[in-house]
Amino acid sequence: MKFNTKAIHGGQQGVDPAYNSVMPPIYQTTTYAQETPGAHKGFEYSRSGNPTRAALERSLASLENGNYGISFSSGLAAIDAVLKLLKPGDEVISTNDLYGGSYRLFTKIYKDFGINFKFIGMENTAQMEHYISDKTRLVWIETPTNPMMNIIDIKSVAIIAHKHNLLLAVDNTFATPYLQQPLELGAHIVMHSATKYLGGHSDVVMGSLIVNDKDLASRLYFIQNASGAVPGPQDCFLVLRGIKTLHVRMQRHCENGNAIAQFLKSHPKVAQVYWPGFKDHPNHNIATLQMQDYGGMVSFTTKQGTLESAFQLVSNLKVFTLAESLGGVESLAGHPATMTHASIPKEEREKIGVVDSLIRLSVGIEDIDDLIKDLEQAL
Ligand code: P1T
Repeated sequence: MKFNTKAIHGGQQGVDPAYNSVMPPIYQTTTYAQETPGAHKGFEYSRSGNPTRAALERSLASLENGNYGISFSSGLAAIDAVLKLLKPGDEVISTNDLYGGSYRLFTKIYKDFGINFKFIGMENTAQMEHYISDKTRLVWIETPTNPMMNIIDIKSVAIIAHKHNLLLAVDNTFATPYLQQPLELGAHIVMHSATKYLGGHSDVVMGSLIVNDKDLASRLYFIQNASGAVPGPQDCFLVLRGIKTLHVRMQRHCENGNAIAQFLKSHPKVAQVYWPGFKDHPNHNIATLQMQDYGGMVSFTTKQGTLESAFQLVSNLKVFTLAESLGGVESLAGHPATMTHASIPKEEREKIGVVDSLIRLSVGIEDIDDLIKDLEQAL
């Protein structure tokens, strides 16, 4: 089955047997009757399993070409489950440019449990090996990164991870499986904030993990059930519904993202535009190899270069909404330094380019003329 068909049918088991409903019902139930103890139809209690969640998890596995999907109540809960695979003393190598909430979870929660993190630039994969020690267990990457749109070569990181027997987890939130499938490139775990493009309509918060290995899946299922950060059935239904149009939405996000990136690059008041589709993006060739297209996320700085100029610009926008999050049908603008990445110390974030004048756009699927006009008037 090809991707566009999988988005609609992947992992689904035909119509629901009860009344032939085409969509799986929202099984809004806590528990399931048992004939005698242990005699049931595969579900006992909705933290451990729920048919609507199972339908979503099969769909996610199918889209990522994985064997198992495991869903959580948020993207951060999914990341949290991966970290629970570790023990005190273990080390994690992570990209230095990543979602501020992931950085906060690593440094403000797991560091206190004795897990150590090394945040490094991974655009040049070769240097990663210098940071591996006999305590390293996990490599955590985002690509494209949030918010600097750096591209990391998943295949070459995977080669290094396999050589040193390390788990490689890829946060695929920005790319989605429509653009990039990390398991195919050698990753062990794919993570999504399903809140974003998978849900696609800014109406749900959820996270997911997709893996191939049976033992890894059962350890993660154990954590999902034992820790209990599971999504509700209605939210699972919403993400499953969102996924059915993922391919169509992503196509338009990419077209509009491209047009906005080109517009900003030629604007006299814009200093720098970060988008992997530019030929002069440092890892443009890798983006072209590992992604189908370049996505709908674009970051940029203004020539004025001040916090005030960035605040003024985002406040002047009328079609773009100033808000946290990304990946919905509507265009959003964000100010990473004070919003999504405020938990990263100023010196740390400025080293990787998250300066006070940086603005991040999640380009939606509105008419491109209206989006460009809106940016033009705001600039
Ligand atoms: O918000 P939540 O569903 O818990 O997902 C966290 C998360 C994980 N990974 C990436 C790459 C993310 O972008 C996010 C959430 N990001 C935002 C809310 C944002 O505006 O960047």
